[in-house]
Amino acid sequence: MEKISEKAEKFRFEGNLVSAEPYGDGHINDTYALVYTTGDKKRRYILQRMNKSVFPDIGTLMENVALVTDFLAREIEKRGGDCERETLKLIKTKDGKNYFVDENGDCWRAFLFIENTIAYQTVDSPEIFEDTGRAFGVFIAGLADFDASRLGEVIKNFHDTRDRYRKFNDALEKDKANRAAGVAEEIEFVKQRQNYCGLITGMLERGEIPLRVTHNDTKLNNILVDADTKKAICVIDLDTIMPGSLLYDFGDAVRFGCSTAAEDEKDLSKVNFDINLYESFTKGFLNGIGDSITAKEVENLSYGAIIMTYECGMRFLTDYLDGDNYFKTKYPEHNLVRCRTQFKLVRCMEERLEEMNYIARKYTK
Ligand code: ADP
Ligand code: GN1
Ligand code: MG
Repeated sequence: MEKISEKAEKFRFEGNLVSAEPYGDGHINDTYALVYTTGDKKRRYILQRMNKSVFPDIGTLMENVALVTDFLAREIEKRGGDCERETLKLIKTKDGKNYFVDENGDCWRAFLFIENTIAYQTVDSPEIFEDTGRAFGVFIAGLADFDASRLGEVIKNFHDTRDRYRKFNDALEKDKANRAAGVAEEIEFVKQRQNYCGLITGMLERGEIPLRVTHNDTKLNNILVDADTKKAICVIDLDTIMPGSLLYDFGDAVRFGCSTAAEDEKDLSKVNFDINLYESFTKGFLNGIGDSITAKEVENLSYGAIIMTYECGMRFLTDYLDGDNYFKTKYPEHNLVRCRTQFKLVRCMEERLEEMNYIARKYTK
């Protein structure tokens, strides 16, 4: 608390700090919820230490976040919405900067806490998930007018699955943590499906699907749902906003939300792909994105889901082989457990491919 209060002092927060607690379930940044009071008025803020090893260029990242949140706030204002609730609002440092670098070189930033919302860790109801789909669709469609050339590439080749495969192979060859022998089955799983790697990147390169401004990390806990209306109101975690494919955003949301269990469920018999939730999400997403989606993208939505799940499982496996340097882990096998849930989901989706394609067509106007 003492240390956090020192960081908090650097920001334009209103009132007196009464508490600071670790908050949320993100795998990347260290997030704190801070409570401030002025008289009997209470206000909360989010303070985050950004992950420097994941994001080597924090300056570019914060420039992206500031550009996108400003753009979204203007759009929300135009339609008469609430720009302190429907997009993240950065709180500047006392010297007017987007973030603050402390004496250890750690970078801190702050947002208004969006009150009376829920960041779901698993899907609670098909209706809410459908609305989440709509909100992500609206989010991508809304960014169509945003000039992508203004955004820096915060993580190079973030969803280039071919590059992820190269990194996986690298980690396997080095076998730094001496773990490869214990995961032969998972390694085989990745290798057998290498043909997935070039599918989306290939379509982008050949111009068959458009390069868009995408979020790139659309898991359910990166969208806030209003606790009363149960409407998805705000897309958060804008760190990876970059040029990309709509298939990444659709796919990543499905990967996380259509699972019947948590991303780190140890009992694989509980992990299944819920096709009904897939239908709900797809319906909402296609509704939200409207005419912006192309026929080729619709045709490949199911592959977006499979490939993003495959890629994520491969990333967990790579990190496991590498000795757990990237994702936050709570125990030594954590990344392996996560990898296994993803691969189980890939298998389930492969079995339901026809139905997934049918659903995408069904909700296309
Ligand atoms: P990470 O990159 O580590 O996932 P996030 O930016 O997603 O970090 O934040 C982690 C969690 O903190 C989110 O899942 C959400 O629960 C909560 N959170 C983040 N920003 C806000 C906000 N402005 N208001 C309320 N909750 C927030
Ligand atoms: C990370 O930051 P968070 O927890 O929302 C990761 C995503 C992965 C996800 C897996 C910057 O997301 O790419 O899909 O974990 N974010 C980054 O749960 O690597
Ligand atoms: Mg997050």
